[in-house]
Amino acid sequence: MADPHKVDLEPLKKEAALRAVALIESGMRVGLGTGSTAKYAIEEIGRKVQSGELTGIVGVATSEASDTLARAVGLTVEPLDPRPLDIAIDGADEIAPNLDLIKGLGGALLREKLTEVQSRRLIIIADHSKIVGQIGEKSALPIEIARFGFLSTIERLRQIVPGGRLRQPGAQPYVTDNGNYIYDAHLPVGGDIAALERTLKGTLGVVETGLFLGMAERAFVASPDGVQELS
Ligand code: ABF
Repeated sequence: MADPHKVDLEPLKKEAALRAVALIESGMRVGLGTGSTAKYAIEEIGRKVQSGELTGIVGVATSEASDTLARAVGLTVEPLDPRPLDIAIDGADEIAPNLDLIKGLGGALLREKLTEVQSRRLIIIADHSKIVGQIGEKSALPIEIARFGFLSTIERLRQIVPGGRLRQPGAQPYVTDNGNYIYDAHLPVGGDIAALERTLKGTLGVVETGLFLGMAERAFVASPDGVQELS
């Protein structure tokens, strides 16, 4: 197998994205993910719509960035409403063997979860670097928190998951599309992740977490050896 450190991941991301987009049929309402892998999916859907290969596609975007990209490639984009989506295609930061996920390093976790929870199918696309044996192995867990009283919320979070920090790429904290902050927590590997999710969700000031448990139907994971389909 090729040295993973020398592999150009971009063609792999695109390959995974194309496999997922092949599942889209005309007339579908499609959840549009966020991030550098989901970007390839949006571009491919746009290409198929422009060529007439797909018709009647309506996209629901999981971020302002994906909304802008989708419109730029000629897609019809509508806001999320209570109708189910047929399919959603999105990237992930960690993919466990049972398809539990960490998402949200890109900062779009709240809109992603809102959109993808009401999709009949959630298809994950990634390169092989995202595969883990257990959730929390590689990635921090992004937790979206309210700005008001955020230091108090962080104190509460530190009682639950000791390691972590407020996401602050520059002088100011990172602000999500929803006007909130992100706390990147370091999870203890190997614990009861569902119980942890319930505890985090019950913590005052927490808006949403990047744990997507039991949501993904399948994942297309591309490596230099080909695209693996996990379900
Ligand atoms: C998303 O894209 C996220 O939830 C996740 O944070 C990210 C992965 O991005 P990339 O594909 O750029 O690695 O949808």
